[in-house]
Amino acid sequence: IFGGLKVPPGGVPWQASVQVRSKNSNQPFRHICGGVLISSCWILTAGHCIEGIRDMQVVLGAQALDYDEPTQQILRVEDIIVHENFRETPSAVYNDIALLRLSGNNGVCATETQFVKTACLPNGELPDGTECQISGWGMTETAQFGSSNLLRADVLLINQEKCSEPIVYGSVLDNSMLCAGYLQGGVDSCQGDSGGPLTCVQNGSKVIYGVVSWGDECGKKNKPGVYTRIPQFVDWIKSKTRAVFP
Ligand code: 4AZ
Repeated sequence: IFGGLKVPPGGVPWQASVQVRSKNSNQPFRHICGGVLISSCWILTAGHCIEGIRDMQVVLGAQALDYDEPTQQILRVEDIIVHENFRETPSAVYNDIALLRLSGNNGVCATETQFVKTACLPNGELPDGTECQISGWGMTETAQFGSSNLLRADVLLINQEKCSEPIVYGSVLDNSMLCAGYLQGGVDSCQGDSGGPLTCVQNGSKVIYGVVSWGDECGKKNKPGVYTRIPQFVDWIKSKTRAVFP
């Protein structure tokens, strides 16, 4: 996150760290992407996060990734579902969404606490200019390999036509994507934040409106972050999870 602030414990309780097995024995798993807890057994993340990866775990309730915290819950990933129309080209990533099913018993995987809670799915679109929040352990202005503390920042939803102007992203955007941030630059998501949440308030509750997907570098003028447009995928999410969302 560029232009972010440290998140206090429990500040983003649906934030997940998606991790893969590494060869380093001191730290058997390493963070590759963010994720979002949407029900006890399901994590929403980006499709590009899990290309060719098998051995994964998810950490919930974490603030610092460099040591174990009493608030954290570690869960194994039992199943990975990448969107059937996920597609990566040199200029954009389309339908960049995936679901991770966590291991558990009788439909109980993550346990709800002050530090671990689900985010709601959105109900339709929000207006341009809505203030939303992004978070993650990705790169910052000064931390090239990511931040060990969870950071967050406020960003604005950017009009799709504006974001499709030639000086911004041109014609590569489609309706599986949305832009958020500031055209003047500075505040943005970055590498390592991918798959993590962009949440906004809708009808008085925080909803998962976007998932960090791609962008032309980070924090650059006229190059805002591009997010998977979650309102377009609510039916897909419901059909794959067969969960009952309130
Ligand atoms: C990346 O490389 C990436 N500024 C993620 C988000 C953004 C740029 C790059 C958005 O994963």
